[in-house]
Parts: sequence; C-alpha cells; structure tokens
Amino acid sequence: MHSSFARLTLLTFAIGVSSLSAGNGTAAKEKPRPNVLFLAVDDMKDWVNCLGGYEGTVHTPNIDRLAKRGMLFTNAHCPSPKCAPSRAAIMTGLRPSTTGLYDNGHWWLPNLPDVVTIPVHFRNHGYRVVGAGKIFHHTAGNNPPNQWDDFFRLTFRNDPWFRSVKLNYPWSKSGPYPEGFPFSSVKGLGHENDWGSLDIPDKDYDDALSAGYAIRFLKQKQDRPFFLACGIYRPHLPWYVPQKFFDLYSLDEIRLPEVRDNDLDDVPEEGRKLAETRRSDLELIRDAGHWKHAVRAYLASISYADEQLGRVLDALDASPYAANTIIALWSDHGWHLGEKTHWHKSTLWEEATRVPLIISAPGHQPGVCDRPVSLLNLYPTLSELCGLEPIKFHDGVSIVPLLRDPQSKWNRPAVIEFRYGNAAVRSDRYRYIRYHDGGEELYDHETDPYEWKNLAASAEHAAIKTELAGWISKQWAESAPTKKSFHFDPDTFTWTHRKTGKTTSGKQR
Ligand SMILES: [Ca+2]
Ligand SMILES: [Ca+2]
Repeated sequence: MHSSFARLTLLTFAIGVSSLSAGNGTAAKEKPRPNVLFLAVDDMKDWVNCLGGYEGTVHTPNIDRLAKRGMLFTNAHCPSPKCAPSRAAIMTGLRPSTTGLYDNGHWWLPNLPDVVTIPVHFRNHGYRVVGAGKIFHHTAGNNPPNQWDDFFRLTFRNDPWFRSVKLNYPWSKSGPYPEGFPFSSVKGLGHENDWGSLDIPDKDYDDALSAGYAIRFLKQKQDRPFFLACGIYRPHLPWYVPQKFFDLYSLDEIRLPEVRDNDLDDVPEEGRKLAETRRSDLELIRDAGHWKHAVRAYLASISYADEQLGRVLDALDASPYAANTIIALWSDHGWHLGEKTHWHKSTLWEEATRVPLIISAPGHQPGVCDRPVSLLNLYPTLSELCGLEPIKFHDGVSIVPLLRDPQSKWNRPAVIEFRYGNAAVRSDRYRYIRYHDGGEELYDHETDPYEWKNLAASAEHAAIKTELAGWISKQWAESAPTKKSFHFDPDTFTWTHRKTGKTTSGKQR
C-alpha cells in the first residue's frame, strides 16, 4: 500500500472515531468557555505598520491596536503560499503533504469528508459556529455549508471580474464588465488584476457586508459560547476599495521594492520558474509606468481591510463579550510586488510566506514574539485556550507556551509547502528551500534580510542545511483529485466522482 495513502486512511479513521466521542466537553460548566473571534485577511503580506515589512508608511491603526493588546508574532508563516491549500491546512491542522490538498483546484470536502475542521471541532464542544466572507477558500468545494451553523458568503456582486464570468455557484451573479473597465487603465492585465474605486456606496463592498454580519452577531444575545469567523477578502485582487483609502497614500511617497537584476542567477531552476509565473503582469504594469500606482492600490486595500477589522473590534468592545473573547488575526499568505522580479504569491520566499499573526487571549499578557511559528498552530492553540479536547491528528503544535512567555525555548521552525515536494523551512535566523528536484536555497536573515545571497552551496552551512531539511515531510501524499474530477450539483451541494460514481454531500444541516 502506498505509505502516504496508508497514513491518510489511518488519519481519517482516527478522526472519525474521535468525532463520535466528541461533544462531552462540558466539564468546565461553572466557568464559561471563552468565545473566539477568528479574523482572517487575504493575501496580506507583512506590510502592516506593527510588522514594518513596508519601508514607507502604511496605515493600519486597527491591526496596530490589536497588536498592543495581544501577542504579535513577528516571524509567522503560512502553511502554503496560496489561498486554498493554506486555508485547508489552517482549518484542518494538516499540512498539504498529509492531505494532498496542494493547490486551488484541489477540493477538500469531496476528498476528505471525515476530517474535523476548526468550526466543527468547536461545534462538537457546544459552541455556536458562524462566519462570514472568506475563511475556507470560497469556492463550493472548499466552503460547504455543513461546516457552520450559519455563514454569510461573499457575493462578489460588485466585482467586475466575477460579474463577467459565469460561475457555477448559486450565489454568484454574472453580467458584462461595467463601463470604464479596466479602471487601472493598464490594458492587457488579466481581468482579476484591476484596481480602482467602484461607483457604489462604501457599505456595498463585500468586505463591509462581511464585517456587518459579524457586527450584527456581536450585538445579539448569545446563549452559548461562540466561534465567530470573519474573513476579509482584501487585499486580495482586484484592488477595488473606496477612494478615501487611495487618498491615504501619495504617489510621491510610494516606496518600490528594491530589485537586483541578477538576483535569480543563484536560484535553482524550479525557483526561477515560480518567479517567472505571471511575471508578464509586472512587466505590463511597469511598462505602463504604473508600478507605483499598483503598490498604492495594494496599500489602499490593506488599509481598507484594516478599517473593516476595526469596525468588528469596536463592536466586540461594545458588547458583553469583550472580556471573555479570544481574538486571532491571520493572513493566508503574503505577496510579491516585484521582489525577485515576481508579481503575485506562490513562491517559497519571505515575501510570500511571512504574514501577520496576532492572538489576544483573556489572562495572557500582550507582547511581541520573534519565534518562528506556522499558522498550522492556530487550530491546536485555540483548542487548548478554550479547554477543548485535544485534536488527535494534526501537524501543528499549540503555541500557548509562547503566549505565556514569548521568550521561552522554541526549537521548532515554520515549514511552508508549495505543490508536491517543494518546501521552505524558516527558523529564527535562516530560510532553507528545497524543491522536488533537489534544488536548494539557504538565506541568512541576520545578514541578508532580502534573501539575495543563496548560501546553499557553501560548505560551512552544510550542517544548518541538514538540520533544517530534517523538518521537511518525508512522505508526500498524492495530489487530491481536482474539482474537474467531480460533478458538483449546487442545488444539493453534492459531489459525484466522475469515474467512481461515489457521492459526497456537504448539505447535512
Ligand atoms: Ca489568499
Ligand atoms: Ca540571489
């Protein structure tokens, strides 16, 4: 039997048994369990003021104030630098190499129907679990309704890209591009890559609606502990936000990333291939003289997301739940805005993997923690903070010890995986990358924060390379079937495997 298949079969069985015995976690009845406010942002790199990733000024007053009341992790990394695999890993606590969910086309529900996700784990322990916006990847195979007691989906009704394509989802509407498209005036960019302000009221933007859902929930009386997830879609493309957020940034003050012409000369072939993917977007933008405009649009989108988070935080503080609610804020991965001549995500370098992570928990002091941590750790951490039964199978570890003492000993690096066989390992000081064909990179962040000088061939670093390589998965699950393998019926939320005829339903509630 294929070893990774055997591992996953064992895991599925064990989780199935575990979920049957769950639901008896009422021992701590006299002390109410804390609520969880689970805040996600999309494609937000370390360009928030409190992390200092952007060398100019970025306006993120709400993330900054959350950082002051919680633990700010300054060396946090995504499990995978792309939406669906990162979110699937965060929500299941399992690495892509365990589940085979490596890319956006891999749908977890029809492939792993028995895995217990974070909201289901909390629901099994008596929590009301609700959410809005983008928590799982938003497509139907990645965010089925049976995961939540209630969920407010992104409507995309005002995004021209989504209006212009026919999507097979019951909640999407389609129509022609609006007049004036593309608003960025950069011709030839893919339709998702536009930026500008839409001629709609601020309250009609998708993220304002998602935040509004969370705010309404917090104003209601809740009769049991809750897990409230709010997933803000910006700064994911397209960068459409109200004009006032563009106005925060003067073009003259925009700082462009420093790029070295020969930077990729010492990068192995697989790394260069990742850098080259969709480089044409960067070239179109630069050739049009709009690089600064694009960077400004990304910054404006960050500030817009920050404002929506602030609205939800204000609602929490005005509610009776403020003193007994854990807040966790994370971004699913970072982004390149020209660094290493790359545009978009989907690389194993610092720009694509370093993310904001803040956890504010009652009874824990605020602080700053520089230890390397992975967002895979969110699931076991929240489970422990709320006193739930430990989850049986996961690839992360609880970082509650770091909430107690951010300086405590911590020898575990963050591991980032991207597609089959490619991984990065980020320690306190180093980043090691190994591609599926054996190509390697090693960077020393103490002397080279921009990862310009690849030290992988240096004999004096051989021991460090070996140590970091030891954290990479030894076995990699085969890629999960893609959505093309299934026929999806949006009316019944049922997937039928085209070859085997096996069906999986997401509509169990
Ligand atoms: Ca994303
Ligand atoms: Ca280089």
